[in-house]
Amino acid sequence: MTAGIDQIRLHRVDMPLVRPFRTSFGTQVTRDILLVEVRTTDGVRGWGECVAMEWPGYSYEYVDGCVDVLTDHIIPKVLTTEARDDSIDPVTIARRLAPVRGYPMAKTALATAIMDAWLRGRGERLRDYLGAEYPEELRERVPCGVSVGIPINLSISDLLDEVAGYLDEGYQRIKLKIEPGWDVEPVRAVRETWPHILLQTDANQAYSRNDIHLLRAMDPFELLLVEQPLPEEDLLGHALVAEAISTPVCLDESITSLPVAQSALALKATSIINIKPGRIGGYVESRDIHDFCREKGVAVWAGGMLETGIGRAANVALAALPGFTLPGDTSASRRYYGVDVTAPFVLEDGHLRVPEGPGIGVAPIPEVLAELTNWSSFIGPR
Ligand code: OSB
Ligand code: MG
Repeated sequence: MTAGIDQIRLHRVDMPLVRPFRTSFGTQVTRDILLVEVRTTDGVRGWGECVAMEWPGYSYEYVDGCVDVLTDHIIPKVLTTEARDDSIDPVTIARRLAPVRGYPMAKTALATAIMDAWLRGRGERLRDYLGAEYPEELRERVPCGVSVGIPINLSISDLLDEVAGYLDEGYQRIKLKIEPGWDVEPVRAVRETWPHILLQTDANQAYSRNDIHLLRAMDPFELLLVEQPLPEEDLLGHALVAEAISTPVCLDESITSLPVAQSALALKATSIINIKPGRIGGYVESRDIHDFCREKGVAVWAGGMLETGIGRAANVALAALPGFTLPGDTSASRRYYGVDVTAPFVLEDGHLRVPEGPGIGVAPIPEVLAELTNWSSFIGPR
């Protein structure tokens, strides 16, 4: 008899960022994070992180909305009498959550917490579960890049200082956030200072089909890719951009499922894919996009959403799969937070190590969690 779900607890934690993170959609100064804790009937705990932001600037999801939809619609799907007697393997849980449309970040947080508990019960690492079809190709360390925000004061010299610091720490790739008015000049400055680094940009949807000349102006800087120049829905527009510029286009926000990834690739709207489980609706679904891309020879890399150690642990496990051939936005804890909720992730020679324990391999440090938590809610059987 497999264990069922006994209790679920939501924890809302306030995490001050080490520096404000400005993108084309706004500035984050602290991260308002929702963690989901699951306890099984055997007393095994699992953890998941909701990557939604405080306001709907990256996508339509936001933390208050996630709390509501989790509490009223998503969590009840796994706490019915029937669900409590059934298996809690990831495929069964995904089937239970499917009737709720949308809200991939809320669903991923719960599904990951349940998957973590289920894997811990089996003594299996998330990395090994996701990569079960190609065990000898899984990695123990993943190469890391860093996402550099737009300086609050729009100072190029501050940008160069920040990039220099990350390169000194060993990051293998630099990603610059761009928007109209903060694009060609900062990219030129970084490229001229470091002619040989791996460099890419991320517009978070800030351009339009009429701005293709602005994007083409960055072609001379030999960028690895430009991430999500146009609005999420505009796959055809991305295909037009991809045709007009020499820098490869990589979609982030647009890629919400495997069928969308397949459509975007078929339309030539993207030639590289940023995989973020919170945006896609889970780690298994993300693995499926990875598998499809790998078979097609399309490079993928692990995106990030300024996660704590909980979300980072799971992202690093995913990034251990062999198709993640480009460095991810999986930076060390200290790039984001003075104090992480888990033992800190530390950069070693430009890599992060995949945690060794079962499940996601990490858990919050109780005293740190207690200190940072500003709200929590308990949801028992219905
Ligand atoms: O578009 O990749 C993005 C952070 C928050 C929301 C969206 C994005 C980002 C990042 C940072 O670029 C990635 C990270 O280091 O976690
Ligand atoms: Mg992005």
